[in-house]
Amino acid sequence: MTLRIGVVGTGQMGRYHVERLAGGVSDAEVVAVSDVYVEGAKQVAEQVGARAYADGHELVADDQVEAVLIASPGFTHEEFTLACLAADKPVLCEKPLAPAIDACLRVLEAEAAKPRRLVQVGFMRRYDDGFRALKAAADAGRVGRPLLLHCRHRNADVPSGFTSDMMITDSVVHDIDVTRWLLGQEVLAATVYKARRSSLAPEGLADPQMVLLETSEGVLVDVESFVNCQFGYDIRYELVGETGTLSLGETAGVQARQEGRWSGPIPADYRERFGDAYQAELCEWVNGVLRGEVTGPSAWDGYATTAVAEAAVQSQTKGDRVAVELVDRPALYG
Ligand code: ISE
Repeated sequence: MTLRIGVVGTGQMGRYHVERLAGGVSDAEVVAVSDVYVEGAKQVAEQVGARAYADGHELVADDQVEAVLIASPGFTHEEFTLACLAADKPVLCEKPLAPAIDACLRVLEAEAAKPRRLVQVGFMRRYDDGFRALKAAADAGRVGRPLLLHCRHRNADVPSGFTSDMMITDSVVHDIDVTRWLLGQEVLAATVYKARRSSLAPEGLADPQMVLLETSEGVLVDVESFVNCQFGYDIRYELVGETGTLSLGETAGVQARQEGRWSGPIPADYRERFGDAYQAELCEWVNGVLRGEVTGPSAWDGYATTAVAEAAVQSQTKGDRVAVELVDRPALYG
């Protein structure tokens, strides 16, 4: 059996997903792509033998399209996700589910009225071998009850136009999602501290920042977001429990010891660091949909993460702790 997929958005992430679906995911076929820049959509369509649309809604309505992957800009996610729900088509939506809480709630409401989940949000770290091993060790109680979580999220640099609030909504959202997933707890408050500004950060960007999250069971989580660290893409985690610590640090790759020094590779960016995780995410999504189920990060996860991110963005300007208020979790999300 093959799943016929339509991809909305053929910018950087859309192309990345199309290449992976076409090249490395068995049982998947990209049959349509769309982009407001239709020339770009046509180029991608030609490479994989798909149809090209200028309007994502036409793609969703295409009878040949059985499932949809949304990789268009965040502010369009709500309308396309709602269209997929109206058409009863499973959808993998890149993060964020939507940039605003109200928009996320409209998606939750539409999906909660369905008999089964159709929406998955693209939090790909949950598919990374290292993060999975960290969660398995934490869940097995290897270090007792979790007390603290230290997260480091460093990018070598970011595209021009990247703003201080995007450090939260585009980058730290992953750490918010990992926190909730790893600990199985909601985040109830966020406080952001701006550090001394790196002279290498573009004018106006408050880089680096520290984000302090407080969870429902009192775990304190600190996230360093540093998006102009210069040296590579550096993701590190340390969970501190009552009897020990669990760390996720260096990535796979050969470590060399020679001439009195040791060294190893640092990934250039998130596509290199999380390439395998993106691949696993797509494979598991396709296989799940073919079996008739969607099991990855849910619309509830997308909503809760946006709610925490919004609180953190408010804290950036207020300079204060901001509490997170969540609605009741609909029964569909367990
Ligand atoms: C990017 O959009 C991502 O999703 C990456 O995982 C993250 O590390 C990066 O900071 C974001 O810009």
